[in-house]
Amino acid sequence: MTRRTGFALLGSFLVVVSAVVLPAAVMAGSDGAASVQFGTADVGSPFPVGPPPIVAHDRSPNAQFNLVPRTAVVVQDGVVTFTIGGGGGPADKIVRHQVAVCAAGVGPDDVVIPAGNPLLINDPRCVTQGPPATSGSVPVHFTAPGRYLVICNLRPHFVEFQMYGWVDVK
Ligand SMILES: [Cu+2]
Repeated sequence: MTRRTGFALLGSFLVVVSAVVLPAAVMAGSDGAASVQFGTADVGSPFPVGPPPIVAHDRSPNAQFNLVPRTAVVVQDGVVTFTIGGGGGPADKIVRHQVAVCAAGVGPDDVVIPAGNPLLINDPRCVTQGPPATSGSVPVHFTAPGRYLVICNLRPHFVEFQMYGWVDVK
């Protein structure tokens, strides 16, 4: 092998390496943050059920009490921002939600539902992020890789409408 072919080979090697490595680095950067709609108040259309401003919605609760997307992906040390409810008519503004992030390994069937009829679940393994709220942004910092269950801490939303999703931390 001449010195010239050696340089040529080294050059093509570097081109291949940067083509493989650089896009991966760019992708990692773009996954440092993700957004999740926590409760979708705008689905369906409102109709009056009483004197103004009382209105109801014809939507399915299964569509309203939902996380979109159901699974968010971030890199380690990434931040997922959950946006609670927000849109819709006056009736939507009274629906509260509360983000709770469960420890890695806790699945939907593992969440301990308290006996009786309490409003909140409060499983200590699913740590609440701020108080129940009708709107607002809830940023959560994920420091360790894993798959995390994120639930709405309001018992009826989780138990009756499966209001939960996932965060995958790579
Ligand atoms: Cu909820």
